[in-house]
Amino acid sequence: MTRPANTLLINPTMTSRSSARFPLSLMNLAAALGQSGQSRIIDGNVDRDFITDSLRSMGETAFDAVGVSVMGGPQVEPAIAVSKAIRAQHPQVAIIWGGYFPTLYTDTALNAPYVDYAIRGQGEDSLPELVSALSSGASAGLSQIAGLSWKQDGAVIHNPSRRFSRDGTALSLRYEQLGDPRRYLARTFLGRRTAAHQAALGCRFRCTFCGVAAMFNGATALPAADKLERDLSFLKYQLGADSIQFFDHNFFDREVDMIPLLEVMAKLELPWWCYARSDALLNLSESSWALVRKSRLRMAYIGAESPSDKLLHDIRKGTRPDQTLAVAELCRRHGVIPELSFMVAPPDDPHAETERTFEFIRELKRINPQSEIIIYIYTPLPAGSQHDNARGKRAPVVLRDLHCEPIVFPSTPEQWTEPRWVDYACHADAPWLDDRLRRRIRDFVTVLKCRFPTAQDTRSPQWAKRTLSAAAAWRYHYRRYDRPWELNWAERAIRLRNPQVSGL
Ligand code: B12
Ligand code: SF4
Repeated sequence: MTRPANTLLINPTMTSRSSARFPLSLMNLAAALGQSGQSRIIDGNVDRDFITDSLRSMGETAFDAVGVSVMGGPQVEPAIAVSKAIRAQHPQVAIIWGGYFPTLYTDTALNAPYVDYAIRGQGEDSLPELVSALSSGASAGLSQIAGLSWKQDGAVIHNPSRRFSRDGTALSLRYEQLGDPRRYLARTFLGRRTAAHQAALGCRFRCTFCGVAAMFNGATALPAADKLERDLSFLKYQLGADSIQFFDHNFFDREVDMIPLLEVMAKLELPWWCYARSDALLNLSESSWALVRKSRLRMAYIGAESPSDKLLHDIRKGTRPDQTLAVAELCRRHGVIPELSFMVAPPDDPHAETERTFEFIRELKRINPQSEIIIYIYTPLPAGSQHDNARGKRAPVVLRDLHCEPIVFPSTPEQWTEPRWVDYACHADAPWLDDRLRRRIRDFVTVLKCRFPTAQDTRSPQWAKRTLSAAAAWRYHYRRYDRPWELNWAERAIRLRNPQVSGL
C-alpha cells in the first residue's frame, strides 16, 4: 500500500510578527496538497526559530519534499538559510522553491545547489504533481509537469508553462493548520482584528514592470459569490475578524461581474482595503458605488505610477494621468481613501520625471488631501523575467547604470541578497540614481508624509500628527524640501508609520 505524500511547506521570515498575515501562498498549496496527501506549514513570520523548527519537524516526520515560498527582496536570505540547513542535515529530501522569486528568476534560483526544483507561477497543480512523482519514485514523469523547471545531468530543463487555472478560487483553506489562526488577525486602521484574504486570482492587464503580469500573463478569475460569502462569513463569525485586507492582485474587475461580489460585501459590512485601478473605479455606476459605500470600502490602493502619458504607454499601464486625478476626486465624494502609488526616477530623464511627479502629487493633494501617496523608485523587471508568452514581443530595453554601463542582474540567490539588489527588488534604489536625486526623493517623502500623516498610523497620537503637519506646512507650501532636519528629528521622536514599509 502506498502512503500519502507528505510535504513540509515553509514561509521564510519576511516581516515583523505584528505585521504577519495569513500565509496565503502556503495555505492555498496545503489545501491543494490535501486532496491527495498531507502537509505541514511552518510560517517564519510568526515562528522566529523557523529554521530550527523545520529541522526538528523533519527529524520527527518523514517528508517527501520541502516547499519554500520565496519573494524577491529580504525574504531571499532566510530562504537560502533554511534551504542550506535542510540540505546539510537531510540531503536526500528534495527542495522546491516557488513564488515570485523563482517564477521571475528561474535560472538564478536553480543555480543554487540547494534548490532542486523551481515551480513557475501558480503552484496548486504543479506542486501536488511533483510531490506525487517524487514520493512514488516516478521521476520519469517529471518532464510532463507543466510549470516545473528542474535539473538533469547538470542542465536546467524548463517544462512548458502551465495554463492559468481558475480552480484556486474554489479551494477551501484549512485555517486550523496554522495552530491558532486568530493570531493572524491584526490591529490596523481598518479595525482591531483585520484578516487578510484573497478572493480573485490574477489580473487581466499586462503592465511590463509588474510581477503579477509575469506570473499570470493577463488572466484573471473571480470567485463565485456564494464562495466569497462563505469565506468572509467564516472569517467574521468563526474567527471574529472585523475587517478585511484583500490580497487580490487587482480587486475590481468588470462591473457586471463585480456586482454579485459587492452585494455580498455590502451584506457583511466589514471595512476593507484592496488593490484597484483608476479606470475600473471610474467605470462603476452610481448604484455600484452605493454598494461600495455600504460595504465600507475604506481604502483602495491604485497604481498611478506616473504623470507621464509616454511612460504609462511604455509600461502598458492602460490608464492615463487624467484618470488618476479623476479617481482622487471620485473617491473623495464616496468617502474612500485612494492610496496612490508612484514610480519615480525612471532610467530615462530621472531628475525631470521625478520633479514632474512631485508637482502632480501636489495637484492630487489639492483635489483630495486625504489621498495617501506611496513613492517607489521605478525598477523594471529584468528582460528575462517576463512570462513566456510575452517574451520576444518587444525589444528588451538595455538598462544602464550611472556610468552608462549595462546593468548585469544577479545570477545566484546569494547575489540577490546584496543590499543594492534587495533595494532594487524593493523599489527603493536603482543603479542609475545619483546621490543628489536619492536625497531629493528622501527629503520630498519626509516633507510630504509629515505634512499629511498617513491615516494608516493608528499608533501616533492626533496631537503629534497635527504638530508634525504644522511643522512641515511652510516647507510644503514653498517647496523647500531640501534637508528637512527638523522634521527628521521630530519624526524619529514620534516614530511615524510608513505604509510602504509595513504593508498596511
Ligand atoms: C501580502 C504581500 C506582501 C506581504 C507578505 C505577508 C506574508 N504573507 O508574509 C508583505 C507586506 C510583507 C509584502 C512585502 C513585500 N512585497 Co509583497 N505582496 C503581497 C501580496 C499583496 C499578496 C501575496 C499573497 O499572499 N498572495 C496570495 C497567494 C495565494 O499567492 P502567491 O503568494 O502568489 O502564491 C502562489 C504562487 O506564487 C505559488 N507559490 C508561492 N509560494 C510557493 C511555494 C512553493 C513551494 C510553490 C510550489 C509555489 C508557491 O503558488 C501560490 C498559489 O498559486 C502580493 C500581490 C498579490 N496580490 O499577490 C505582493 C507582491 C508579491 N509583493 C511584491 C513586492 C515587490 C514586495 C516587496 C519587495 C515590496 C517592498 N517594496 O518592500 C516586499 C518584500 C518584503 C520582504 N520582506 O521580502 C510584489 C512581487 C513582485 C516581484 N517583482 O517580485 C507583489 C506581486 C506586488 C506587486 N504587484 O508588485 N508583500
Ligand atoms: S493592473 Fe496592477 S496588478 Fe495588473 S498587471 Fe498592472 S500593475 Fe500589475
